[in-house]
Amino acid sequence: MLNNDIMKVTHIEHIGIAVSDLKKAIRYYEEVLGIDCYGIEEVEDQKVMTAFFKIGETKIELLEPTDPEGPVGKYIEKRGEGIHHIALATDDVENALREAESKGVELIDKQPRKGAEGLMIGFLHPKSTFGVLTEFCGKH
Ligand code: CMX
Repeated sequence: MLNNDIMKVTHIEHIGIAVSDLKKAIRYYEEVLGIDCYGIEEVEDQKVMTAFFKIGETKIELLEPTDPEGPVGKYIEKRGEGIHHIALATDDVENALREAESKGVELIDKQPRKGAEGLMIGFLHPKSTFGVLTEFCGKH
């Protein structure tokens, strides 16, 4: 049941998709779906090269591993390409992490860290979230 004290998740900020070949995947989004890639950025900390597309309020974030031992490299090795995570927009990532933890959710990130596009991010473990790697994402 919902109550008014819980964090505000405003929308799906992005859907992260693991791909082996960023260039080929970008071509599909642009030439088949007609959605322009508006930014390409390496996130060294996460060992990925990212490409962003906007659809309404939600983005698609393509993730190509830059290191096979990074989270996305390991994911593709084990499970193949596909939806890797869902990012939920929240005003305050740190508060959202604290609140999830207080309600028994296992955190991957104890503290927010810097992700792509200058946003703060923090991940919840898929074992605690019904198999969906979940990210909080926001300005703070
Ligand atoms: N979605 C759902 N389940 C996943 C998953 C994913 N993306 N990645 C791994 N899992 C599952 C595995 O299948 C495995 O389950 P089983 O034990 O049943 O086999 C379990 O989680 C443990 O996985 P693992 O392969 O042993 O991998 P690790 O424990 O080394 O890492 C995870 C898993 C989620 C903790 C790690 O990938 C992580 O810390 N992710 C957060 C950071 C991240 O994903 N960064 C990339 C995106 C960055 C960005 O958006 O900028």
